[in-house]
Amino acid sequence: MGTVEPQVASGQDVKMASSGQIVANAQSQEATDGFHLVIDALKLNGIDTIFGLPGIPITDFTRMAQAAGLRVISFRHEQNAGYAASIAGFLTQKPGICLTVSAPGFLNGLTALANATTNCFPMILISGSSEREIVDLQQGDYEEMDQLAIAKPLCKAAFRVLHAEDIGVGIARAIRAAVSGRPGGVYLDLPAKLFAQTMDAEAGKKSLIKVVDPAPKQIPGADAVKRAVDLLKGAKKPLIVLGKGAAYAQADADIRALVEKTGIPYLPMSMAKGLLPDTHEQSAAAARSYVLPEADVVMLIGARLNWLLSHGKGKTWGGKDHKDWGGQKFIQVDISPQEADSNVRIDAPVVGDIGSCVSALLASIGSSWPKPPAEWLTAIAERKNKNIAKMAETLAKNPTPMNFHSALNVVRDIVKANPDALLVNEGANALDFTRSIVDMYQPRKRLDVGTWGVMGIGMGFAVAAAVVSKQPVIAIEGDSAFGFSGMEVETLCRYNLPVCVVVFNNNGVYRGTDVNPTGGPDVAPTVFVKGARYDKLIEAFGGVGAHATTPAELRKAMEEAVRSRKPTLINAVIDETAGTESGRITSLNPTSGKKK
Ligand code: OXT
Ligand code: ADP
Ligand code: MG
Repeated sequence: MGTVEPQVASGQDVKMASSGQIVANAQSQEATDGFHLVIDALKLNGIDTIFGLPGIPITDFTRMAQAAGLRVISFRHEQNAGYAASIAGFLTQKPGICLTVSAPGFLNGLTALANATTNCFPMILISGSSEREIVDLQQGDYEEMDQLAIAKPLCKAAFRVLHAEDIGVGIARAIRAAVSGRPGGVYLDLPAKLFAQTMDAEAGKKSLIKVVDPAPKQIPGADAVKRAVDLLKGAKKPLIVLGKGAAYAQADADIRALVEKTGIPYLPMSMAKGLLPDTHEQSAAAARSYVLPEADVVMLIGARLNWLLSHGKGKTWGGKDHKDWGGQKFIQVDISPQEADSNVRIDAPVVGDIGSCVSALLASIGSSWPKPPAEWLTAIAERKNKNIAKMAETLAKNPTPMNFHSALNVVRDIVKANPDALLVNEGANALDFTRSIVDMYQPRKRLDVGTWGVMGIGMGFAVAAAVVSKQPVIAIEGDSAFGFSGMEVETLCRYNLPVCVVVFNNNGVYRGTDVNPTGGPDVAPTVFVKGARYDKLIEAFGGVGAHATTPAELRKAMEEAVRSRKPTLINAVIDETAGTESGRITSLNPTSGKKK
């Protein structure tokens, strides 16, 4: 239990010493304060790391947290600290903690909090705030803002603690809200005055809560499981879609058993890659555009029918038009009872935590489940092998200048040789090509832009991935994507993290070839400084910089980075004509309705 020096607790017998100092009498109790109570409450609940950025009113808090044995990872911008916290939450099932100052710091962290909520990552944004009385009367306090009100619509829950004796409850509520049910982001508002409040240390200790069973199991109903299994049994062309909820659930062995015992082909969503090795014979990833419209029964496990799955309808699913249902029956395994029917009818919702649901499904299918019809499996294998062969052909080419494929052929080998490494990935072409070219071999190793397709997660994710896993991290970054969090290379160097950042430098957003149609001096909005040397950036902080214009140079630099575990940034020069607008999601760009 942390205690504080001034021993003037309420109700205590206080007298003036001859020196004029206030002294407590001999039998006075120890006191604690808001700073220490927050730290103690976090520690009591097994939280060992804080990602944040110091300043008024939380500077001393960061010092005291470090002194108390918490790992405090300081960032250069709160958004990156927030992304770090959120992905730490995804990797550990414990809420990742992001700590910020008031108003602007809070707002900087808020994007990451909203992103965590959208992606179902458990995270708590703790922000210091200004004086309530002044904020509420809008009298112009230092960094005045009604943070609680602003955070509320963007997160799963938001709380404010005004009294030291309520800190235990506040932290407990925040933890439960973040990890129970569908995980998400929680905001905890701690006004500056709270930190300095003192109370009796013993009473303070008793006020803290060690949360029991923060993410209780949710067992699916037997009827729901039977309904799902019956539907699956009648399928001629069944398909399993694994989403990042399945990766989060850490039910890896049971998920693999379910897939293998049923023999059903599966499609991993981006962050579910590696849940089973991508080289698994039942993976239908390389036949995506064939299996989605063809399947008759689809079992979604921890995946939503949002835009990434074309809302479960339209041409992707064999529908006649963009809003037409393709005729599939859906089983949806999800912890949220409200998720089913969000886009199309779900014929068999199985509501519960994935661990419990998958084990119930496994028990129900028993040991003599018939494999799906051979025609279905053969048809998928044909498409898949054709696509893989085509890909292999492209990957074997060695064009000058290097393009996404020839560079990613190297990354693919390095990841294969280092399956423990985590892969962080953002960009448009840099994202989409990496997803389909680089196979993953273990669960929760691929971390990317997720549900929002958000740029800027790169360095925050990389820092947290290295801190949490202690494994090497490889970050494949579009040059635009990298720019959103690039200053955190200093953070990589400061903490000496084993992160190898590869910037796919094609001189711009999507491509580097756009021109200003007016012929004026400004370059086109998507174009950057040509031939930029991102590798020089990390050298400024003592990291290793490398410049790679060929696959051989890239391979050498990556191998050395993984071997040495030194923070490294490789500027990989990519053909500026190679990408497409928005990568694989070109069709989402609105086109002008105006006739030319
Ligand atoms: O079946 P078919 O034939 O279709 O083939 C598929 C698979 O079967 C096959 N495949 C394989 N073949 C062979 N072997 C193997 N192993 C294999 N595996 C798969 O490959 C194809 C493709 O497979 P995939 O990818 O699974 O299928 P598909 O159809 O693409 O899947 C659909 C989706 C939607 C699920 C998928 O495309 C997806 O997950 N997409 C995510 C897209 C996304 O989120 N993009 C990021 C956002 S783009 C844009 O918004 C950007 N911005 C704006 C911006 C953002 N985002 N954020 C903020 C805060 N501000 C602004 C910006 C600024 S991107 C961007 C920067 C871009 O510039 P950069 O420099 O960073 O990047 P570069 O583009 O590199 O320059
Ligand atoms: P993807 O983008 O990979 O398709 P989504 O983020 O859309 O994945 O979906 C994840 C789903 O997983 C969410 O609907 C969420 O409610 C669910 N989920 C998250 N954790 C669990 C869990 N432990 N048990 C069951 N469902 C979960
Ligand atoms: Mg680019």
